[in-house]
Amino acid sequence: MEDTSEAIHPDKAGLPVVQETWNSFGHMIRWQEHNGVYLCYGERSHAALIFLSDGEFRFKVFQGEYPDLSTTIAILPRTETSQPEVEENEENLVFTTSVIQVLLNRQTFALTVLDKNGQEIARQETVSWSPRGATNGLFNMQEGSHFYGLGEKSSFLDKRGERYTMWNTDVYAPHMPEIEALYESIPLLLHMQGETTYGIFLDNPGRSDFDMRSHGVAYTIGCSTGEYDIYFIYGPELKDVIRRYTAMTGRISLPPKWALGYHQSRYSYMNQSEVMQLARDFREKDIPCDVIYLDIHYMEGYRVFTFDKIRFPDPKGMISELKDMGIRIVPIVDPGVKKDPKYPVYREGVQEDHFCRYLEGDIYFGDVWPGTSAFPDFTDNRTAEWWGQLHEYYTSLGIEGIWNDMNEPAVFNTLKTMDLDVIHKNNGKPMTHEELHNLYGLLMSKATYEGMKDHMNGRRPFILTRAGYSGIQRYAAIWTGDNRSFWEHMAMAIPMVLNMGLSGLPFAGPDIGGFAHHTSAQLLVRWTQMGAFFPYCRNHSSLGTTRQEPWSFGEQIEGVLREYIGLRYRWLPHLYNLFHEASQTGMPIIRPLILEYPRDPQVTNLCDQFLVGADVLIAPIYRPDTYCRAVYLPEGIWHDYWTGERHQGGKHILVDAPLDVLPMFIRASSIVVEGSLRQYTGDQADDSITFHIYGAIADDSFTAAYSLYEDDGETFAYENGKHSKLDIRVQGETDGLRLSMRYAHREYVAVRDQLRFTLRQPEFTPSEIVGLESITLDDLAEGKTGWSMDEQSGDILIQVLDTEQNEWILKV
Ligand code: MIG
Repeated sequence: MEDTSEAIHPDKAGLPVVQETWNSFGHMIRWQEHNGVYLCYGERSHAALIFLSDGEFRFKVFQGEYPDLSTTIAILPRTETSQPEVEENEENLVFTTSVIQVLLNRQTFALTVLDKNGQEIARQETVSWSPRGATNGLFNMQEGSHFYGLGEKSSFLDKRGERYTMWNTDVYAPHMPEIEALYESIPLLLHMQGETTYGIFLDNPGRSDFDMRSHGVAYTIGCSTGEYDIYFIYGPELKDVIRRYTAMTGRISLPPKWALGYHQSRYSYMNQSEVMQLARDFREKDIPCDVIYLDIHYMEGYRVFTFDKIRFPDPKGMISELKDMGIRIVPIVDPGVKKDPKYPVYREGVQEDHFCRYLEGDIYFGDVWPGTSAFPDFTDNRTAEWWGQLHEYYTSLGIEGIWNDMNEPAVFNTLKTMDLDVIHKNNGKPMTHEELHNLYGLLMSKATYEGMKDHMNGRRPFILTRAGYSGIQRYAAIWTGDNRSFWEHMAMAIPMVLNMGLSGLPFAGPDIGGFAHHTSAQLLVRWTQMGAFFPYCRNHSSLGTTRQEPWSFGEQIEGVLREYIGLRYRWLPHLYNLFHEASQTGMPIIRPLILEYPRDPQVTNLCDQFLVGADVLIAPIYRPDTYCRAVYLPEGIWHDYWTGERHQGGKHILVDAPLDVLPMFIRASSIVVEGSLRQYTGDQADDSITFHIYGAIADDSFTAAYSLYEDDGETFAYENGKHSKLDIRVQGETDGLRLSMRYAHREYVAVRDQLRFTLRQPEFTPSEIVGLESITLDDLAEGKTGWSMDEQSGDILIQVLDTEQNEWILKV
């Protein structure tokens, strides 16, 4: 071969050793305020500060005269900003709000945040950038720093000593402690030190890094491309940060109740008769179930928006027959559209310019299930709208939920995703895929949610997604992708889903039983027990693995699984209440203990047990042949859910857990609600409800309260006031207890005549209840109003009419 000039390619010279210098602002030359934006000009670059509220501000690095202040879709539009007081002294520019003070150093641009007492809460020492476009912020941390958040990440709860990358990635079977990037990217870091917590949200959908490992007394937040655009979010408590962050990026919209039921999936249920048989099996075996998933084999050659005519000859008939049985179908929809000129979706996509292209105009093609495929450019509203409307195909068949997979987007190549230099239209502001990668999944699920909603006559759609970015919680639930049937992966699902909850993603869960590899009877039992209390509850498994439907391991195992899936259904009113709370305040549904007990040093990294809401503690078994475990009970008194036994908290106890027992504890002075057992959420239209009141004592110090939220569970009518709020209050008195109920709002009227209360193991026995007759347990069971004592359990059972408002006095 003849040599060309390539033989003397410049890169062959051996790279000269040139130290790459990172730049920073230099000193502040001047500053000015412009419409509530503080523009601080440095020698080499500038910073813009905007106070969104008294406890939140945005800090953005910019060049030129004025910054581009647009944000990604993660940030909800706001009408109000807050105006701090500003003064200038020798050293600093000082911004003061009612809760924080922010000092921007005029020599170095170092940024210090103080609380009202002048105590330093956060410090961004420097921001620097490389000539190649990466930017890095360096922040102080302390001996006692703990880190949470960061969305869907492996390893333990506390992220101190870890390093993570935000780059939505489909790695097969990736749930390993050292993996740095998973399917979702939530660039929100929560930093707790002593009694203060703050959050930093980096609004950059390209690749970013959070390093709490490599810098000793500092941690860094950096991005490889795009802008360094951070939001400082003050607490002081972890809960305050979550509330503020979710006010900024949005909260879940209430899912349909059926989405909270038990879901069954498999890669794949292959045809119509298999699906129908599966549904009949659930009903015949009395195992509750609301949803069956159709994985990629339902399609014709993996073409989205089609059903294979041979495998599924009558999807509409099948779906309506299933609906009569109380089961919904959720089909998978991937973003890749098969390159096939005879396929209308592809044809239309090309003709109407909906697919991602290179700058030069060629469509980007990647290999996924259907073979060569094109990818819709969801960054263009016009395309998102098109994609959304295509879902009429599904809604017209009676489908109300969609499962988005492969939306990182995953592509079968070495990069594992789309070429980085593909251009996204981005509504007239074109950017490369490299810069926008992490938005792809969010924008797909948003388009899907909106399109489905348009065609569902006021009913709530359910979307499940694998990939996402901050804000995804507004549109979809998240499952954690391809875990394996390993005990370790079950254990890891706890901190993973807990941190997702702290990061604004309350509606999440793993594949119960494990996706890849082969499950076992014990693993399936233990995982289902735990999964019964996870916000998202789906059993899913891969091609060629051991079957893991609930009856796969014989009758004894089936019996335990039936009981725990049933338990989830009895707990649905409580779970639904927590979903409602999440939609209002952003609080997670399952919580690490640190969220409720932030001053307890035992719980900073505790993640083999968790809370459901604030008052229910679950301590799953996550090892084989283990029938006993240590459980940490935080301060207070806790009741064993099964036996009622009281335990003093603030210490560890040893708990027996034979295979049919999930250790559960309820905090004294709390109330949990239970509904009736049912085979699916819409079963028997019976909203009967029992309030279980724990640890009542006849003393002024005792109070317990519960606000029960209810609505039709299916439509958006609640947005127009069609819901109800029932307040229950229990107040101890020296000679008894006062129990009251009152509807604070009642535009939705639940289907029931009575309310039931149980005083679980009260510390006293009432001699009478003023206004209520003492009757027998049999009478109670027949629905008569009155009260009775269950001698066996020591519980007091009360049954009353479900009226607007009432009050009863229990006398010692
Ligand atoms: O890896 O659609 O995570 O839940 O069953 C193959 C087939 C692509 C990955 C998903 C998994 C799903 C599977 N998909």
